[in-house]
Amino acid sequence: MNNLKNFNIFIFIYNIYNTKNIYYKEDLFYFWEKNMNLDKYLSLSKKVREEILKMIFLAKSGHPGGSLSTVEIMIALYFKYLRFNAVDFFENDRDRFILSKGHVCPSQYACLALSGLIPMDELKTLRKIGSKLQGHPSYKAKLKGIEVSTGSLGQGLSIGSGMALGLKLDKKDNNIYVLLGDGELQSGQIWEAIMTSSHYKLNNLCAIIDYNNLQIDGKVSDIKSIMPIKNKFDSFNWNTIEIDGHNYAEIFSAFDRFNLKDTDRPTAIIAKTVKGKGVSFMENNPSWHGKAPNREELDLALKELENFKL
Ligand SMILES: Cc1ncc(C[n+]2csc(CCOP(=O)(O)OP(=O)(O)O)c2C)c(N)n1
Ligand SMILES: [Mg+2]
Repeated sequence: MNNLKNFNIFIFIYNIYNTKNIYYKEDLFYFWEKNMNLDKYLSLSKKVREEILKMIFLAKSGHPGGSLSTVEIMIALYFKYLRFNAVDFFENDRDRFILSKGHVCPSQYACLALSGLIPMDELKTLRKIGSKLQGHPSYKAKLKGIEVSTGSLGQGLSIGSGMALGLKLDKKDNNIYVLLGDGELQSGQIWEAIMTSSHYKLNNLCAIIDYNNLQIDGKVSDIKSIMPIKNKFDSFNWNTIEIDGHNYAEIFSAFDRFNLKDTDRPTAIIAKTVKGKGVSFMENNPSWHGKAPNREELDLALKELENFKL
């Protein structure tokens, strides 16, 4: 019994030591290995994809397609742009990230784990009864990194807009990032939030559109087109940037541009992506919107990812 207790104390201290080691302290915030090189980002791209697939396989349900299309955006946020203190997450000033398209939370959970905000082991509990890692992000679970419950599409930008306004009124310089789906943009509430955000000159708000042209059961352009999406954001007085959502250089340059705050407009990053990116039989295939791979499909996907390149 005593041995077990000593072992637990050892693990506890070891975890604290390791957590401290991977963060870089600057002012109030911690960063995960500042200035990572491109190879490191690429290996994270592969690792996050593996974790997404394993998690959904173990849960026997989930959304692989849309999760895989967000990987590079999510990594750029968690490993470069989001400012937070990993130890006292909720007690400190921090940037906020809202996953408005909550069904792709496996991508976020993998980044939370790899950036030290939750234990890696917890990923195994996706969608299990009582788990903090519900099938859609749950605020009640009090996870570091989940600012609001999402999953009911169309609400995230309104919440982000309110948070951005609140921070401005408090004279704080923290940023709000909201990740939206392109199909999600069909919701009317989004357009109210777009109008409100430019009215209040929320240049601390950045919306990222995962523009993969697929929604639950077909092409966004066939079901209800959102085009011309850049003109729409422009005409609502947003600072609009179009990028390849799998190209780190373009993602970084868009987030750098947002962080310049050289305009009083909110920023929209329209990120062209591929649903299912990285697994050939899932790419651009709507049948992988919300289904788990079986053992054979998982093995095939993981084998393919061994040679993953962007
Ligand atoms: C209000 C609401 N209606 C319907 C759904 C069911 N639903 C889940 S995902 C999805 C498609 C979303 O498409 P998109 O925003 O393009 O995200 P992607 O599938 O590309 O990840 C729908 C309709 C939902 N979650 N919320
Ligand atoms: Mg989509």
